[in-house]
Amino acid sequence: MRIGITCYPTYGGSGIVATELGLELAARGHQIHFISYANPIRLGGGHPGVHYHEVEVSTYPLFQYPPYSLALASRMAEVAERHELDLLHVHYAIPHSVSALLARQMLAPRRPLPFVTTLHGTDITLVGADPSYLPITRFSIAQSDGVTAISRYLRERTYDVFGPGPPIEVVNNFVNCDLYRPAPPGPAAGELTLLHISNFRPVKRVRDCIRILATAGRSIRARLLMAGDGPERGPAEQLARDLGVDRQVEFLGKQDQIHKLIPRADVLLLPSEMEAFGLAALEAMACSVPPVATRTGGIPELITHGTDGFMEEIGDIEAMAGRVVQLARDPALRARMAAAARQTAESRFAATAIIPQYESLYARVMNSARNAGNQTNTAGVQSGVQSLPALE
Ligand code: GMT
Repeated sequence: MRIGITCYPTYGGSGIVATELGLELAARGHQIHFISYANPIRLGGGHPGVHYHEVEVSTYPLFQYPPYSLALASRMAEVAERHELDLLHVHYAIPHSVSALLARQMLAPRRPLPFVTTLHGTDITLVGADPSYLPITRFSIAQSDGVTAISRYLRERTYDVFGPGPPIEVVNNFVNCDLYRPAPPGPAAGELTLLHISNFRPVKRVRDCIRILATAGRSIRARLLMAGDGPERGPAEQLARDLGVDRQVEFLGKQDQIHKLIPRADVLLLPSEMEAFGLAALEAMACSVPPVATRTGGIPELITHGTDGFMEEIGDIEAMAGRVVQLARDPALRARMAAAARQTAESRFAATAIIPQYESLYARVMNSARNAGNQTNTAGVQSGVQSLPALE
């Protein structure tokens, strides 16, 4: 298949999922065309079957807000026509599904260009529920030829926020278990290494990681690696100084070789206010690094409390620090949990199991679009949409 993928390229889990999906699909023989304003951060170069088309947004004095969504729609239509794309797959509803809808309209009735929208979390729970975006988000989701959500939780939230709508398939986040692997066994370290990975937005409760370290640090020797960057980094650095643990915390900034970093840790901290799924926890579990997370959103669909990780209530620092101490003091428990975490990643969320779910959806969406096109042609019905002249 020839598939156009659009995502936020530089920031957040949805872009990571979209990028890894594109790479996995290309490895399975599909032609993948990323259409975005920047090269996706984990893409790298030199992957056969992977192409990148930059969206350029011109600015004019008249434009207080340069219209990225329109530039994206134009580029989608152009790339789809030139490279004969079978469909578009957009990640994060706003504004990508609106642009895809426009691109589909622009090419109709000359060629079908169905699109699939994948909902990732804040596009529904925060942005989509904002009154200024809600109507258009609901409309573009309803107009999608296929809709997926990354957890059952997010599917239900979408219906709560937008009311009854199109069927939403749950296709979970996935991990490449060949790339994300446990570290080879080494000598036991004298301290526990905690790791946090995020985009440091308020929803991640990054400062809770510092508090967990400070609390656990009263009972055990521990250090904390903080990977990523965003608005909460400065306040977290300040808190580490205020609590006197700044020498035990290392702020690493944005990391693009996260699969090499994770196996250096013993425990992943994910104290988020909300996670539609919790990709960072899954990546850690694939590396046999058990997560200590909050019981929120889709996380209970990933972690089995006490078996392959721990979940505590949002903001319960004592409880999360307690779990860290428990893991530090009980190496046998840690080893059991590490093995169970890897087992969960391999058996339920491996890319090899999840990617075919997307392929199957693509095939169904393409068939429906083709059949709808044939019926329209047979009936001689003319679309009211004015299509573009074909590109040379
Ligand atoms: O919160 C982030 O890390 C960014 C956000 C995004 O949309 O880019 O991530 C969401 O999508 C990830 C991949 O599907 C999920 O694993 C995260 O749980 C989800 N984040 C939230 O719901 C807060």
